[in-house]
Amino acid sequence: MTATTRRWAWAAVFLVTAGVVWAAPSDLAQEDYLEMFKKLMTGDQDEAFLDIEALLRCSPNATSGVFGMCLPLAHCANTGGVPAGTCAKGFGVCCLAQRTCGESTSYTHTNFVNPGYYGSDTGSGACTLTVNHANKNVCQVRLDFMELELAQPDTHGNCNVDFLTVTGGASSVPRICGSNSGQHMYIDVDPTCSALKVTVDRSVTPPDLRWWNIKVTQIPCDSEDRAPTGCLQYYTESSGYVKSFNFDHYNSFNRSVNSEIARLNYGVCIKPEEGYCGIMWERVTAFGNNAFTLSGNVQATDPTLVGTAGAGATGAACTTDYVIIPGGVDNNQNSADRFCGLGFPDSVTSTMKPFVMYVHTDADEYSDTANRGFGLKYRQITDCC
Ligand SMILES: [Ca+2]
Ligand SMILES: [Ca+2]
Repeated sequence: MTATTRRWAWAAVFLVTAGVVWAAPSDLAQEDYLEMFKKLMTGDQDEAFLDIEALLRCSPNATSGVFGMCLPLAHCANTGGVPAGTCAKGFGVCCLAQRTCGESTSYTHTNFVNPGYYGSDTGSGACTLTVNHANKNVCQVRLDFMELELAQPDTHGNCNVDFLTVTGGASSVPRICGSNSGQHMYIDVDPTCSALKVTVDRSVTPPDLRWWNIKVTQIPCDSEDRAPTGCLQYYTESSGYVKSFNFDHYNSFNRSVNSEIARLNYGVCIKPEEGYCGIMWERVTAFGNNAFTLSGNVQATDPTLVGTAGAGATGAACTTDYVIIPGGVDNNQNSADRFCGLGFPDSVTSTMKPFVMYVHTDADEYSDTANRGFGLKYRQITDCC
Protein backbone atom coordinates (compact mmCIF):
# COMPACT_ATOMS: atom_id res chain seq x y z
CA MET A 1 0.00 0.00 0.00
CA THR A 2 1.47 3.34 -0.99
CA ALA A 3 1.57 6.26 1.40
CA THR A 4 -1.12 7.96 -0.59
CA THR A 5 -3.39 4.97 -0.56
CA ARG A 6 -2.76 4.48 3.13
CA ARG A 7 -3.79 8.06 3.91
CA TRP A 8 -6.86 7.66 1.79
CA ALA A 9 -7.67 4.46 3.62
CA TRP A 10 -7.50 6.32 6.93
CA ALA A 11 -10.14 8.69 5.64
CA ALA A 12 -12.31 5.83 4.49
CA VAL A 13 -12.04 4.13 7.88
CA PHE A 14 -12.96 7.35 9.60
CA LEU A 15 -15.93 7.94 7.36
CA VAL A 16 -17.30 4.47 7.93
CA THR A 17 -16.80 4.52 11.70
CA ALA A 18 -18.32 7.98 11.97
CA GLY A 19 -21.55 6.66 10.44
CA VAL A 20 -21.89 9.76 8.39
CA VAL A 21 -25.27 10.94 7.25
CA TRP A 22 -24.84 11.82 3.63
CA ALA A 23 -28.16 13.31 2.68
CA ALA A 24 -28.04 16.81 4.13
CA PRO A 25 -28.64 19.43 1.43
CA SER A 26 -25.79 21.89 0.88
CA ASP A 27 -23.87 23.68 -1.79
CA LEU A 28 -21.25 20.96 -1.59
CA ALA A 29 -21.96 17.29 -2.12
CA GLN A 30 -20.27 14.57 -0.10
CA GLU A 31 -18.24 13.58 -3.14
CA ASP A 32 -16.88 17.12 -3.27
CA TYR A 33 -15.66 16.90 0.31
CA LEU A 34 -14.14 13.50 -0.31
CA GLU A 35 -12.32 14.80 -3.34
CA MET A 36 -11.04 17.82 -1.41
CA PHE A 37 -9.84 15.70 1.50
CA LYS A 38 -8.07 13.46 -0.96
CA LYS A 39 -6.31 16.34 -2.67
CA LEU A 40 -5.27 17.87 0.64
CA MET A 41 -3.86 14.62 1.94
CA THR A 42 -2.04 13.67 -1.23
CA GLY A 43 -0.57 17.15 -1.64
CA ASP A 44 -2.07 17.22 -5.11
CA GLN A 45 -1.68 20.94 -5.56
CA ASP A 46 -3.45 21.68 -8.77
CA GLU A 47 -5.09 25.03 -9.44
CA ALA A 48 -8.19 24.05 -7.54
CA PHE A 49 -6.10 23.52 -4.44
CA LEU A 50 -6.35 27.18 -3.45
CA ASP A 51 -10.11 27.04 -3.43
CA ILE A 52 -10.02 23.86 -1.42
CA GLU A 53 -8.15 25.55 1.39
CA ALA A 54 -10.71 28.31 1.52
CA LEU A 55 -13.61 25.87 1.42
CA LEU A 56 -12.22 23.68 4.17
CA ARG A 57 -11.34 26.54 6.51
CA CYS A 58 -13.37 26.25 9.69
CA SER A 59 -13.77 27.82 13.10
CA PRO A 60 -15.11 26.10 16.21
CA ASN A 61 -16.28 29.43 17.55
CA ALA A 62 -17.04 32.38 15.31
CA THR A 63 -15.91 34.89 17.92
CA SER A 64 -12.77 33.18 19.14
CA GLY A 65 -10.47 34.18 16.31
CA VAL A 66 -9.34 30.57 16.11
CA PHE A 67 -9.33 28.94 12.71
CA GLY A 68 -8.60 25.44 11.56
CA MET A 69 -8.86 23.16 8.58
CA CYS A 70 -11.67 20.68 8.09
CA LEU A 71 -9.99 17.26 7.85
CA PRO A 72 -10.72 13.61 8.45
CA LEU A 73 -10.18 12.86 12.14
CA ALA A 74 -7.30 10.45 11.58
CA HIS A 75 -5.40 12.90 9.42
CA CYS A 76 -5.85 15.63 12.02
CA ALA A 77 -4.53 13.39 14.78
CA ASN A 78 -1.60 12.14 12.70
CA THR A 79 -0.35 15.66 11.98
CA GLY A 80 -0.43 17.03 15.50
CA GLY A 81 -3.75 18.81 15.23
CA VAL A 82 -6.47 19.07 17.83
CA PRO A 83 -10.01 18.18 16.72
CA ALA A 84 -12.62 20.76 17.73
CA GLY A 85 -16.11 19.89 16.57
CA THR A 86 -17.33 18.45 13.32
CA CYS A 87 -17.57 19.98 9.87
CA ALA A 88 -18.19 18.94 6.27
CA LYS A 89 -21.64 17.73 7.25
CA GLY A 90 -20.21 15.71 10.08
CA PHE A 91 -17.60 13.64 8.33
CA GLY A 92 -14.66 15.92 9.04
CA VAL A 93 -13.37 17.56 12.19
CA CYS A 94 -12.32 21.18 12.54
CA CYS A 95 -8.65 20.50 13.05
CA LEU A 96 -6.86 23.20 15.01
CA ALA A 97 -3.16 23.74 15.05
CA GLN A 98 -2.44 25.52 18.31
CA ARG A 99 1.23 25.87 19.07
CA THR A 100 3.36 27.45 21.76
CA CYS A 101 7.05 27.94 22.62
CA GLY A 102 9.55 25.74 20.79
CA GLU A 103 6.99 24.13 18.50
CA SER A 104 6.59 24.14 14.73
CA THR A 105 3.76 24.01 12.25
CA SER A 106 3.19 23.08 8.63
CA TYR A 107 -0.46 24.05 8.64
CA THR A 108 -1.77 26.90 6.54
CA HIS A 109 -3.61 28.17 9.64
CA THR A 110 -1.99 28.05 13.06
CA ASN A 111 -2.62 29.81 16.33
CA PHE A 112 0.57 30.68 18.22
CA VAL A 113 -0.27 31.24 21.88
CA ASN A 114 1.64 31.86 25.08
CA PRO A 115 2.17 28.96 27.51
CA GLY A 116 -0.88 28.73 29.73
CA TYR A 117 -3.12 30.61 27.29
CA TYR A 118 -5.96 31.74 28.02
CA GLY A 119 -4.08 32.78 31.14
CA SER A 120 -1.17 35.17 31.15
CA ASP A 121 2.45 34.22 30.62
CA THR A 122 5.09 34.38 33.33
CA GLY A 123 7.96 32.76 31.44
CA SER A 124 11.17 34.36 30.28
CA GLY A 125 13.47 34.10 27.29
CA ALA A 126 12.73 33.46 23.65
CA CYS A 127 9.46 31.74 22.76
CA THR A 128 9.64 30.75 19.09
CA LEU A 129 7.17 29.27 16.64
CA THR A 130 8.78 27.76 13.55
CA VAL A 131 6.52 28.14 10.52
CA ASN A 132 7.42 25.56 7.89
CA HIS A 133 5.98 26.22 4.45
CA ALA A 134 2.77 24.25 4.12
CA ASN A 135 3.59 23.65 0.45
CA LYS A 136 5.78 25.06 -2.30
CA ASN A 137 3.14 27.58 -3.29
CA VAL A 138 3.41 29.77 -0.17
CA CYS A 139 4.75 33.29 -0.82
CA GLN A 140 3.50 35.24 2.17
CA VAL A 141 2.54 34.82 5.79
CA ARG A 142 -0.02 36.98 7.55
CA LEU A 143 0.15 37.43 11.29
CA ASP A 144 -3.08 38.51 12.95
CA PHE A 145 -2.51 39.62 16.48
CA MET A 146 -5.84 38.44 17.84
CA GLU A 147 -4.26 39.25 21.17
CA LEU A 148 -0.75 40.58 21.70
CA GLU A 149 -0.12 42.23 25.03
CA LEU A 150 3.54 42.62 25.93
CA ALA A 151 5.56 45.00 28.09
CA GLN A 152 5.67 48.61 27.00
CA PRO A 153 8.73 50.09 25.25
CA ASP A 154 11.43 51.61 27.44
CA THR A 155 11.66 55.36 28.04
CA HIS A 156 13.48 55.76 24.71
CA GLY A 157 10.61 54.13 22.85
CA ASN A 158 12.64 51.03 22.12
CA CYS A 159 11.26 47.52 22.48
CA ASN A 160 13.89 46.15 24.83
CA VAL A 161 11.79 44.56 27.55
CA ASP A 162 9.38 42.19 25.81
CA PHE A 163 9.23 42.23 22.03
CA LEU A 164 8.09 40.35 18.96
CA THR A 165 10.43 39.66 16.06
CA VAL A 166 10.01 37.77 12.80
CA THR A 167 13.04 36.26 11.08
CA GLY A 168 13.59 34.12 8.01
CA GLY A 169 11.26 36.13 5.79
CA ALA A 170 12.07 37.99 2.58
CA SER A 171 10.84 41.37 3.85
CA SER A 172 12.00 43.40 6.84
CA VAL A 173 9.77 43.35 9.90
CA PRO A 174 10.07 45.92 12.69
CA ARG A 175 10.43 44.87 16.29
CA ILE A 176 7.24 45.70 18.17
CA CYS A 177 6.03 45.56 21.76
CA GLY A 178 3.27 46.87 24.00
CA SER A 179 -0.42 46.54 23.14
CA ASN A 180 -1.04 45.35 19.61
CA SER A 181 -4.23 43.31 19.78
CA GLY A 182 -6.13 43.77 16.52
CA GLN A 183 -3.04 44.69 14.50
CA HIS A 184 -1.59 42.56 11.71
CA MET A 185 1.52 42.10 9.57
CA TYR A 186 2.32 40.56 6.20
CA ILE A 187 5.71 38.96 5.66
CA ASP A 188 7.01 37.89 2.26
CA VAL A 189 8.56 34.45 2.26
CA ASP A 190 10.58 32.62 -0.34
CA PRO A 191 9.05 29.15 -0.63
CA THR A 192 12.45 27.68 -1.49
CA CYS A 193 14.09 29.05 1.67
CA SER A 194 14.03 27.86 5.25
CA ALA A 195 11.24 28.33 7.72
CA LEU A 196 9.91 31.57 9.13
CA LYS A 197 10.42 32.08 12.84
CA VAL A 198 8.04 34.15 14.97
CA THR A 199 9.57 34.91 18.34
CA VAL A 200 8.25 36.59 21.46
CA ASP A 201 11.28 37.55 23.52
CA ARG A 202 10.27 37.81 27.15
CA SER A 203 12.03 39.79 29.84
CA VAL A 204 12.90 38.07 33.10
CA THR A 205 10.52 40.35 34.96
CA PRO A 206 7.14 40.00 33.32
CA PRO A 207 4.89 43.03 32.96
CA ASP A 208 1.60 43.14 34.85
CA LEU A 209 -0.03 41.22 32.06
CA ARG A 210 1.48 39.45 29.09
CA TRP A 211 -0.30 37.11 26.71
CA TRP A 212 -0.75 36.47 23.02
CA ASN A 213 -2.76 34.59 20.45
CA ILE A 214 -1.35 35.12 16.98
CA LYS A 215 -3.15 33.68 13.98
CA VAL A 216 -0.55 32.61 11.43
CA THR A 217 -1.90 32.25 7.88
CA GLN A 218 0.18 31.03 4.96
CA ILE A 219 -0.85 32.74 1.74
CA PRO A 220 -0.47 31.08 -1.68
CA CYS A 221 1.67 32.85 -4.28
CA ASP A 222 -1.26 33.34 -6.64
CA SER A 223 -3.80 34.34 -3.99
CA GLU A 224 -5.86 37.50 -4.27
CA ASP A 225 -5.29 37.90 -0.54
CA ARG A 226 -1.59 38.48 -1.06
CA ALA A 227 -0.38 41.97 -0.09
CA PRO A 228 1.75 43.90 -2.59
CA THR A 229 5.49 43.84 -1.91
CA GLY A 230 6.56 46.51 0.57
CA CYS A 231 3.33 46.49 2.54
CA LEU A 232 3.78 45.42 6.13
CA GLN A 233 0.10 46.14 6.65
CA TYR A 234 -2.61 45.74 4.03
CA TYR A 235 -6.25 46.76 4.25
CA THR A 236 -8.76 45.55 1.71
CA GLU A 237 -11.94 47.39 2.72
CA SER A 238 -13.10 50.63 1.10
CA SER A 239 -12.89 52.34 4.49
CA GLY A 240 -11.43 51.60 7.89
CA TYR A 241 -9.02 52.64 10.59
CA VAL A 242 -5.25 52.44 10.68
CA LYS A 243 -3.39 52.76 13.95
CA SER A 244 0.29 52.78 14.76
CA PHE A 245 1.68 49.90 16.76
CA ASN A 246 0.96 50.22 20.50
CA PHE A 247 -1.60 52.97 19.81
CA ASP A 248 -4.16 51.14 21.95
CA HIS A 249 -2.04 50.91 25.07
CA TYR A 250 -4.51 51.01 27.97
CA ASN A 251 -2.46 53.81 29.49
CA SER A 252 -2.33 55.84 26.29
CA PHE A 253 -4.31 58.68 27.85
CA ASN A 254 -1.67 59.04 30.53
CA ARG A 255 0.01 62.12 29.18
CA SER A 256 3.35 61.51 30.84
CA VAL A 257 4.02 58.30 28.94
CA ASN A 258 5.24 57.73 25.37
CA SER A 259 3.42 54.88 23.66
CA GLU A 260 5.05 55.49 20.29
CA ILE A 261 7.57 52.83 19.27
CA ALA A 262 10.97 53.87 17.94
CA ARG A 263 12.77 52.49 14.87
CA LEU A 264 9.74 51.84 12.70
CA ASN A 265 9.91 52.00 8.93
CA TYR A 266 7.08 50.36 7.05
CA GLY A 267 4.31 50.74 4.52
CA VAL A 268 0.55 50.57 5.08
CA CYS A 269 -1.25 49.73 1.84
CA ILE A 270 -4.93 49.99 0.97
CA LYS A 271 -6.29 47.81 -1.80
CA PRO A 272 -7.88 50.10 -4.40
CA GLU A 273 -11.50 49.08 -4.82
CA GLU A 274 -12.91 49.11 -8.28
CA GLY A 275 -14.49 52.44 -9.12
CA TYR A 276 -12.55 54.44 -6.54
CA CYS A 277 -10.05 57.03 -7.72
CA GLY A 278 -8.55 58.34 -4.50
CA ILE A 279 -8.19 57.99 -0.79
CA MET A 280 -8.98 60.36 2.06
CA TRP A 281 -7.24 60.14 5.43
CA GLU A 282 -9.15 61.75 8.29
CA ARG A 283 -8.49 62.75 11.85
CA VAL A 284 -10.57 60.71 14.32
CA THR A 285 -11.70 62.88 17.22
CA ALA A 286 -13.27 59.85 18.89
CA PHE A 287 -9.77 58.50 19.56
CA GLY A 288 -9.01 61.54 21.74
CA ASN A 289 -7.06 64.69 21.06
CA ASN A 290 -3.79 62.74 21.25
CA ALA A 291 -4.79 60.56 18.31
CA PHE A 292 -2.02 62.07 16.19
CA THR A 293 0.98 62.82 18.37
CA LEU A 294 4.14 61.83 16.54
CA SER A 295 6.79 64.35 17.56
CA GLY A 296 7.11 67.05 20.17
CA ASN A 297 6.02 67.62 23.73
CA VAL A 298 2.30 67.17 24.32
CA GLN A 299 2.47 68.50 27.86
CA ALA A 300 4.06 71.75 26.72
CA THR A 301 1.44 72.38 24.03
CA ASP A 302 -1.93 74.13 24.33
CA PRO A 303 -4.36 71.22 24.89
CA THR A 304 -6.98 72.87 22.68
CA LEU A 305 -4.52 72.72 19.79
CA VAL A 306 -3.23 69.17 20.32
CA GLY A 307 -4.62 66.90 17.63
CA THR A 308 -5.40 69.68 15.16
CA ALA A 309 -3.40 70.89 12.18
CA GLY A 310 -2.44 73.91 14.30
CA ALA A 311 -0.15 71.72 16.39
CA GLY A 312 1.03 69.64 13.45
CA ALA A 313 3.85 70.15 10.99
CA THR A 314 4.45 69.08 7.39
CA GLY A 315 7.14 68.67 4.78
CA ALA A 316 10.78 69.38 5.59
CA ALA A 317 9.84 70.27 9.18
CA CYS A 318 9.30 66.55 9.80
CA THR A 319 12.66 64.94 10.44
CA THR A 320 12.21 62.46 13.30
CA ASP A 321 8.87 60.70 13.47
CA TYR A 322 6.37 61.15 10.63
CA VAL A 323 3.97 59.56 8.18
CA ILE A 324 4.15 60.02 4.41
CA ILE A 325 1.04 60.17 2.24
CA PRO A 326 2.30 60.44 -1.35
CA GLY A 327 0.49 63.14 -3.30
CA GLY A 328 -1.31 64.42 -0.20
CA VAL A 329 -3.53 67.52 -0.35
CA ASP A 330 -5.14 68.72 2.89
CA ASN A 331 -8.65 70.11 3.41
CA ASN A 332 -7.30 73.65 2.82
CA GLN A 333 -5.79 72.59 -0.54
CA ASN A 334 -2.23 72.67 0.79
CA SER A 335 -0.01 70.07 -0.80
CA ALA A 336 2.12 68.07 1.61
CA ASP A 337 3.16 64.47 1.74
CA ARG A 338 4.90 64.37 5.12
CA PHE A 339 3.04 64.88 8.41
CA CYS A 340 4.32 65.04 11.98
CA GLY A 341 4.07 67.04 15.17
CA LEU A 342 1.08 66.91 17.47
CA GLY A 343 -1.83 67.17 15.08
CA PHE A 344 -3.21 66.25 11.67
CA PRO A 345 -5.40 68.18 9.21
CA ASP A 346 -9.13 67.45 9.21
CA SER A 347 -8.41 65.39 6.11
CA VAL A 348 -5.71 64.64 3.58
CA THR A 349 -6.62 63.33 0.13
CA SER A 350 -4.45 61.59 -2.43
CA THR A 351 -5.20 60.25 -5.89
CA MET A 352 -1.82 58.59 -6.23
CA LYS A 353 -1.95 54.82 -6.65
CA PRO A 354 -1.18 52.45 -5.12
CA PHE A 355 -2.84 53.81 -1.99
CA VAL A 356 -0.12 53.75 0.63
CA MET A 357 1.05 55.48 3.78
CA TYR A 358 4.61 55.12 5.00
CA VAL A 359 5.45 55.23 8.70
CA HIS A 360 8.83 56.32 9.99
CA THR A 361 10.06 56.76 13.56
CA ASP A 362 13.67 57.49 14.48
CA ALA A 363 15.88 55.71 16.99
CA ASP A 364 14.39 57.11 20.20
CA GLU A 365 11.61 59.01 21.91
CA TYR A 366 13.86 60.71 24.40
CA SER A 367 13.20 64.23 23.15
CA ASP A 368 9.42 63.68 22.85
CA THR A 369 6.85 63.61 25.63
CA ALA A 370 3.54 61.76 25.74
CA ASN A 371 3.55 60.77 22.07
CA ARG A 372 0.93 58.15 21.34
CA GLY A 373 1.45 57.62 17.61
CA PHE A 374 -1.45 57.87 15.19
CA GLY A 375 -4.95 56.56 14.68
CA LEU A 376 -6.47 57.67 11.36
CA LYS A 377 -9.52 56.81 9.33
CA TYR A 378 -9.21 56.11 5.63
CA ARG A 379 -11.98 56.22 3.07
CA GLN A 380 -11.68 55.51 -0.63
CA ILE A 381 -13.41 58.18 -2.69
CA THR A 382 -15.12 58.28 -6.09
CA ASP A 383 -14.93 62.02 -6.76
CA CYS A 384 -11.39 63.11 -7.56
CA CYS A 385 -12.05 66.20 -9.68
CA1 LIG B 1 7.76 60.68 18.76
CA1 LIG C 1 11.13 59.40 17.90
